[in-house]
Amino acid sequence: MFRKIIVIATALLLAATAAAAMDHSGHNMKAPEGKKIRTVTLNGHRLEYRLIDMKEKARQKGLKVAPGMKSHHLMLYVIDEKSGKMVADGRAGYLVTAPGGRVQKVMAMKMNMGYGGDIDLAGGENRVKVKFVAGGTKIVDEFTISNQ
Ligand SMILES: [Cu+2]
Repeated sequence: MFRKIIVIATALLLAATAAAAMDHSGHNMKAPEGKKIRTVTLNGHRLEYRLIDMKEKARQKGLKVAPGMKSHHLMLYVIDEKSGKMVADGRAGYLVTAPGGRVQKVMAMKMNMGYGGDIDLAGGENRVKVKFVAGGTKIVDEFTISNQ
């Protein structure tokens, strides 16, 4: 009996954690939001990136900037050029290198047919390397985001 309770409690905790994780950015993912910062076609797939300034968003909504909150949220949408459909069953990861050399590794989460992850952008040119994998498709994209 006791064991069963622990199992249920663990399951509930996991569910709660998953729900919190999905809500990490606090933005409504139903409509693509943020600024479109890049579109590129690689390996038969169109990659579209959108960047959300989290602090600006918090200000607009009159919300407090939570301590430790990342400065930006980077969304990636992948469209198969042949079918014209979104590829929503892949995995995406970001490697962000700040001008000072600090490296952040972020595993993007699936959200709204795309992939999203919170990143800290330092002032200046931040290098971003994106790896995307879906089935037999592997894509590596590299670009810079300038944060003035
Ligand atoms: Cu997102």
